[in-house]
Amino acid sequence: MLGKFFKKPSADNKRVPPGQSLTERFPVLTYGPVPTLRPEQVEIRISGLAEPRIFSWQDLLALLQTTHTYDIHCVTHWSKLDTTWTGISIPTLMQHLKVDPAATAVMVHCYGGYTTNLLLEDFNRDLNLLAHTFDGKPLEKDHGGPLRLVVPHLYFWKSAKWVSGFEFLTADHPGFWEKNGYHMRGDPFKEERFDDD
Ligand SMILES: Nc1nc2c(c(=O)[nH]1)N[C@H]1C(S)=C(S)[C@@H](COP(=O)(O)O)O[C@H]1N2
Ligand SMILES: [Mo]
Repeated sequence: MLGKFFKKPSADNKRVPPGQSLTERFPVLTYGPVPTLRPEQVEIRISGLAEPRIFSWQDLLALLQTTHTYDIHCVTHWSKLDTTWTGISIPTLMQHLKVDPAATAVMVHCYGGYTTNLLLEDFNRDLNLLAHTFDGKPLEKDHGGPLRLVVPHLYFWKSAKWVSGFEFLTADHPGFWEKNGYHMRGDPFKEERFDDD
């Protein structure tokens, strides 16, 4: 894994979780098909324990837009520092939803069929973005463009690309990788990589 593109962090770098190496590149990790979507085709569908609703691309751009710079950590052992994303923060989106108080978890759905699960408290965080812009430029298709989720405090498989909807649930159910052995939560600082960790 370590080579020209990966650097071992210095031991005192508290920003880098255990078992991770730094990369300045931006690797692409996709399982399955890469959907091709024009921005105007993107809809975000709210389902489950919430008032059903569909946000169009225009609806989303009309909401408050937020930019954050932070680090991302992939379970395949790479981390990338200071990535800059712009989009709609999840708490901003939540202000426009009527979610049943019985909801405790969210299933994230994507164009192409990928899913991933989050506890509501991990979903509704200030730093989480529904992002359309990376480093000031429209998000590339391979990285989830036109629209992806970014959840920086958990391993990057939770940051679903080509998001199509959020389903609110009474209990946490495994998404795609979680059914295939990945940890239900995936905190990189606790090295929650796999189910038996
Ligand atoms: N829809 C979808 N989202 C996805 C994936 C995927 O296969 N499909 N892969 C996940 C994984 S395992 C990682 S590490 C990151 C990779 O994002 P990147 O390709 O922009 O680096 O996207 C996550 N989101
Ligand atoms: Mo990943």
